[in-house]
Amino acid sequence: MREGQKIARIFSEISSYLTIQEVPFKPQAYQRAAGALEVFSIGIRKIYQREGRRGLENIPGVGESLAEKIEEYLKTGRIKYYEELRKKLPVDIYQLTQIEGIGPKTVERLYQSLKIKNLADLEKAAQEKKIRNLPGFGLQSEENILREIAIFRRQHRRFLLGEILPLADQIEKKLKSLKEVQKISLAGSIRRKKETIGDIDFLVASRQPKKVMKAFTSLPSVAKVWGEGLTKSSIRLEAGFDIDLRIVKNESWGAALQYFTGSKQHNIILRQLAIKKGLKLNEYGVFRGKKRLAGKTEKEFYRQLGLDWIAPEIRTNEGEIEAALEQRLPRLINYRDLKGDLHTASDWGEGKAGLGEMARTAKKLGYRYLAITDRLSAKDQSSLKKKIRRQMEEIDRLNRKEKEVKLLKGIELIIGRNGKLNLEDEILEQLEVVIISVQSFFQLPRLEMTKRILRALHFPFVHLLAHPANRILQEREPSDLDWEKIFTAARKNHVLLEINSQPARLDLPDEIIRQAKEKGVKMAVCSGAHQPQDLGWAEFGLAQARRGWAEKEDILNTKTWFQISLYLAGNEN
Ligand code: DGT
Ligand code: CA
Ligand code: CA
Repeated sequence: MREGQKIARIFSEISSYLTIQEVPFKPQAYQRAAGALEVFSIGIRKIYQREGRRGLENIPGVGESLAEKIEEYLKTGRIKYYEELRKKLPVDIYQLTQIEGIGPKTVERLYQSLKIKNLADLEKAAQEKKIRNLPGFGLQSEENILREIAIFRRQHRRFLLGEILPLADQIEKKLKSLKEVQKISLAGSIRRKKETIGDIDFLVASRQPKKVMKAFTSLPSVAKVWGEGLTKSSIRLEAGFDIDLRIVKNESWGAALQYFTGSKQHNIILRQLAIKKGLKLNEYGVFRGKKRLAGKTEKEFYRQLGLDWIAPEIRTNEGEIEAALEQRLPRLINYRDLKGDLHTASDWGEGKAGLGEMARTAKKLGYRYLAITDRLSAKDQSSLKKKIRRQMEEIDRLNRKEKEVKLLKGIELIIGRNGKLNLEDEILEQLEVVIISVQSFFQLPRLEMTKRILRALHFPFVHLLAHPANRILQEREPSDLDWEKIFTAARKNHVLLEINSQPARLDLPDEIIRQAKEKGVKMAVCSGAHQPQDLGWAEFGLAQARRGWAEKEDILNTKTWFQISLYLAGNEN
């Protein structure tokens, strides 16, 4: 979440707390400011750095006292006033009030009577039939609560991009083969390649929508049809996720694609921009009065607003619109730019396939090099060294046979709790790609965690820090790190930061990629594959890199191994 959004959420919670206390006017004021911060495009911190408190006060709905709170957050990472309110009623008020029919006052009553703090508590209490006996509630409200929780869950269930994109591609192929389909594209978050996806959106251009809709709702894997019409239909697949299909005429293809790709925040700002220019925007085109100025392609749609075309991955309202206005959009790394992979495992370690098989698949992907970085284990240091030597010999043997893909000798070392690495320099200096990663104690306090990583980064012969934030999507929060310090150390020691492509990792997070790039830190997009078919995960890592505004120069495995090795050895290139 962006800082602006984080503050927006806190303000919205404060508004709920003040509603409970029946304070007049203030709840609305906080809510209004939250709404403005939610769609605020330029980083809130940037505004503050540039214009100070005055800049904050210029945000719609933000007066003196709220600006003060934003300032406090930017300086200290917290808002004391909010923490005081929360101490009195320590519940996830934001989540609970998202349930239809549950307002701030109900939240308070549920906490006072049943100690309900979050959605899970609420669901449990309703299932255990505890709600119906509360004064002011009844059997009906208990049933409503369960139903609304189910609806909320269905609407908020999210899937990993990596698990959903291959299926979406298959369905796209099927629909594309219909002769009535003139054009088809993914839209929504899956076109923007977000890390997690709520539902799949497709857009089709066709003159015979009826036939296309019929084919869509009778796909073999359909479990349920939520609705079928001539412009929009929605289905649930047996695999558990939903697909929306919208059909438009060819002449408004570009406008519709733009509209249904979102993000919502991006579209809101575009509409404001259009209004300033006396134009009107909708899914049919860009209009001046009744005259359509653009609609057929996205490019001309953006052009009419005075903007360069913006890649879907960065349509997030985080500065891309300003950049497009000033013709300084990044030249994002391309999906075909990688020359090799620097992080993979074989059956020497925890992988499932032999070295030869991994190399063959790498060759099919057009790679020129592939680092094998097993986490090797052995009963003692001397047998470990022997094993490493044997693997190096095997790699030499394979490299003599296969000239197009070079296997690189690597290893993955675990960073100890204190930042130590456990292998002697004498063997490390013979390895070409030494990866380090955290595998335990992910949530140490910021200071300790940062010190630990810094210590590991300073060891000689270290080349790449794998999945630096240690997060697992929907499961584990990123480690708390002082990224500025990590960036400095990575640059100084010529260590690459990995963008790990594993669908549940996508680590570095996008906002960290963007900061790293600004600091001149070099990164590498790697699969972390444990079997040949997972080398293709790199596509998701590339999407992640693009969402972090990374360009080709920022990602070192777009270069030859010779160029990379120069950098790792301490030469700038
Ligand atoms: P998701 O499905 O939760 O991962 O996220 P999206 O972005 O795919 O959201 P979705 O499927 O509800 O809608 C697809 C796109 O359609 C969305 O990115 C922008 C556009 N859109 C849908 N409804 C609205 C709306 O009410 N206002 C605006 N401005 N755009 C909308
Ligand atoms: Ca969607
Ligand atoms: Ca949708």
